[in-house]
Amino acid sequence: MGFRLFRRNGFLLVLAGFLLLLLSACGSKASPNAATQQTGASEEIVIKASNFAFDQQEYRVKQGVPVKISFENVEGTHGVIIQDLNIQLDSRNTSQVVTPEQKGEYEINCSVFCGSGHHSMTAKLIVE
Ligand SMILES: [Cu+2]
Repeated sequence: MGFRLFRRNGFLLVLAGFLLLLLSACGSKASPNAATQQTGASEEIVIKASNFAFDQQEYRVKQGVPVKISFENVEGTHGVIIQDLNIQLDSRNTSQVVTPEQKGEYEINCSVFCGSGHHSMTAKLIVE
């Protein structure tokens, strides 16, 4: 019994060590930006949605700087999709950290078909 338990724990320890090695190996290759993403971003923007608009027409973030993008449903049920940056947020998944690498304007759309005003729910994320 005890021996089997030890073997199992020993195996888990080896596995954990291996995973740690793998993680640190990846970490050293990745850019500092990617490392920051794991510990959180210092910048944050909040996108608030109501019927049928986002609270701002434009949200500005900085190129190469990790930013936490948070989403808040103020009224109704909406979501956020920024297709070109692979961002999708809704009331269950309310924030995501990204590091925008390219300057430009990215279209923000509502990801939930929320009613008659759905198609007018657009805004821009400007990376500068
Ligand atoms: Cu909507």
